[in-house]
Amino acid sequence: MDYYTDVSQSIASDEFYVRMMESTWQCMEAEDPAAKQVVTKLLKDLHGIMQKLSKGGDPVIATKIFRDFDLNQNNALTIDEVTSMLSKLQISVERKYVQPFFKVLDADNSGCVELEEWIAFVCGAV
Ligand SMILES: [Ca+2]
Repeated sequence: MDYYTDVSQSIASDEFYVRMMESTWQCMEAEDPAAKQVVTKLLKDLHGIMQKLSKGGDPVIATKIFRDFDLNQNNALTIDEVTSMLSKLQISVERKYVQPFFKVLDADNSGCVELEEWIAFVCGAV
């Protein structure tokens, strides 16, 4: 991978995070002041595990992980699939925080985490 490819990828994922964080935090903080902290920790924990599993964010491995958790194979992770992912990874989370966490991953608010959103999360920086 050359230098320019590297830079453009990190810029793209930064923008992705800024965008998805902004859209999520506002409504969440109003409802539950602790939520932002909990969800941030959750994102970091999952990101750390996924970075390890994907050997530092290899998109090929990240895609394989996505397929493993996409139980109904519709190329998107539902909130149920993400919930079962968390429990398989033994990440404990109160049920009420799964929704805001999921919403951060679901950057375009489609109701599912598509492969590109997953790759942006696993291979980007948190
Ligand atoms: Ca989505």
